[in-house]
Amino acid sequence: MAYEELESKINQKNIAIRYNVKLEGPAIKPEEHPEVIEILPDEEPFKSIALAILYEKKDETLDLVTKALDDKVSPLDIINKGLMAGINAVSALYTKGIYFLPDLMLSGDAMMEAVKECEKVLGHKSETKGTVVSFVAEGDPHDIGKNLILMFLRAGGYEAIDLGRDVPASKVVEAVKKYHPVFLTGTALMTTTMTAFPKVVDALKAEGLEVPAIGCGGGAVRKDYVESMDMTVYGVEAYHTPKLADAIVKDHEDWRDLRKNYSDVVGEFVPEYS
Ligand code: B12
Repeated sequence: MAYEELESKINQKNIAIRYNVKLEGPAIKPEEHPEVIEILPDEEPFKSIALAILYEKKDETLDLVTKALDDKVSPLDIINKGLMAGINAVSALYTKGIYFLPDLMLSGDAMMEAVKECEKVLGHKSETKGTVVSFVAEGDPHDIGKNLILMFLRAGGYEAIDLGRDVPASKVVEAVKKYHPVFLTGTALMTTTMTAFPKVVDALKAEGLEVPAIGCGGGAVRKDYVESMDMTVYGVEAYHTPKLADAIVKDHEDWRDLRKNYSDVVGEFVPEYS
């Protein structure tokens, strides 16, 4: 009997039970996963942009983002509603063991390239309101959030010094001595690297240095953890950064004020601060 003929007579379920194989149901597309459905936007062009990130297609992401920018869609919306939704969907599938590290790398790379296109439109303001220093915690390679922060700061009229990723506390101290920043931002995405924040605070104190505030954020970080130290304020969205810096420069607010006034300063309801 030909295999095709035999296959149609086989009850797959019985074979699976015989070999103790768990039946998982039919294969579904990434965008059909219940958690991804919750994350993906319905509105275009954000939906297509998020899907291009989910499918790790750099060229398609770039084409869609360039077209959206040509159509005068706000770069902020492209980042927050499209690119971020895509990377959050990738993250959901990675957490479930459906996507793997190479998927994170490809989607992360597509997102970074697309952010560069948005940066071209947001541009750099010529006047400088002050200097801000940004770093990614020691041991942490995740720099997409930090790069967004740099972009928003430069577009908002700040000189933004990029210390890069995997930055030891000693380098942050050196930069504070050299640049006297009005604001310092730190990003950590791993539970193992967020402990860099208290190290930075202690290293600054040990040298008798102070900054008006250290904005600490990143996927792994929670507000109560950040508020367990001095000098820090929990940062929620990268685009909040220039508004926090403005409050420091214009209204002379410091970390204590920012913790109290965060929602007012960024001009929107922020659930973490309600
Ligand atoms: C892309 C990605 C990668 C890419 C990073 C590429 C790059 N250049 O950054 C690559 C492939 C390199 C990578 C590697 C790894 N990753 Co990874 N990665 C991710 C992923 C999917 C997205 C991260 C991201 O860019 N998010 C988007 C950016 C914009 O978010 P963000 O930085 O948090 O910033 C936002 C806010 O936090 C805020 N913000 C941040 N800082 C600040 C500061 C201020 C002042 C303000 C106002 C706001 C603010 O602004 C942004 C929003 O607007 C996350 C999943 C997740 N849920 O985060 C996992 C994730 C972070 N990775 C994880 C892991 C485990 C790893 C690896 C260790 C995997 C491995 N087994 O090897 C390696 C690291 C290896 C190493 N060298 O140590 C885990 C961390 C788990 C944990 N809790 O510790 C996560 C959470 C995935 C998971 N669910 O398990 N990863």
